[in-house]
Amino acid sequence: MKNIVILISGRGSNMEALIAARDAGDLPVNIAAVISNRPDAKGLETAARAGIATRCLDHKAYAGRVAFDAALAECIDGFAPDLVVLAGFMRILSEGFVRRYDGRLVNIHPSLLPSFPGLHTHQRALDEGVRIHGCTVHFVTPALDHGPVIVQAAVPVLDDDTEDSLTARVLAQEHRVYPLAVRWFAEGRLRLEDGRVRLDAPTLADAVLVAPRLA
Ligand code: NHR
Ligand code: GAR
Repeated sequence: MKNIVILISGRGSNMEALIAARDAGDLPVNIAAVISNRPDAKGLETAARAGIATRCLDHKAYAGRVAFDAALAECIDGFAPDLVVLAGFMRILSEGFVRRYDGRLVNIHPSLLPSFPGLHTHQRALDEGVRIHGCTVHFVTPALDHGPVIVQAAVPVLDDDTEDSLTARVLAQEHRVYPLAVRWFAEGRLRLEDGRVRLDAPTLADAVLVAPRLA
């Protein structure tokens, strides 16, 4: 069974979705550790309650990004993960760090990339007046939010949406597609090859799972 390490910065609801999928028998992975860059991340308590090893590396205690990333990599490598999963992790990672985990580092981003990279994606989608929004799971590359796309889920933007209502609609889809993408990796069917995403033997079941439920 493959080992994963999950990196968080806050609430950790995507992490919880991964734990729930594992507990339901839908995600054959060993969650070796959950690591946060923020001491006050709620997700650390949730992970500890689930019996998962937790670590916190406060980025403020390091001289800069490269020093923080080196300490983070050392901590991660202590758990020998096959895959590192960014789940609401809010620190930009240096090129050296990203290259070290080439093909073994994934992120979930709350927009349909390449639209709305960066932060505050839901408010920006509302401000643009787009009619379709969503989330993207991608392999992480040094260029922020520009890595090869693994899976996306779309939701409608409704006339009376607020930032909160749209955030909630997208988050529900994040909790469906992230466990699915990690499952593909765990099954050895998903990989990065020459900078392209390869998924072996996608099934109708996979496709149906990705189709969003309309709100
Ligand atoms: N690192 C690299 N090199 N490439 C990516 O694609 C990355 C990454 C690190 C994180 C997640 C990403 C997202 O899904 C992610 C993708 C943080 C910021 C950010 O601006 C932007 C995008 C993402 C994560 N962070 C600020 C910083 O200075 C801090 C913001 C804060 O602490 O609230 O690092 O959106
Ligand atoms: C999620 O919506 C995730 O896509 C987003 O933050 C939220 C984290 O929630 N990630 C980013 O914005 C990365 N910059 P969670 O902690 O409950 O999973």
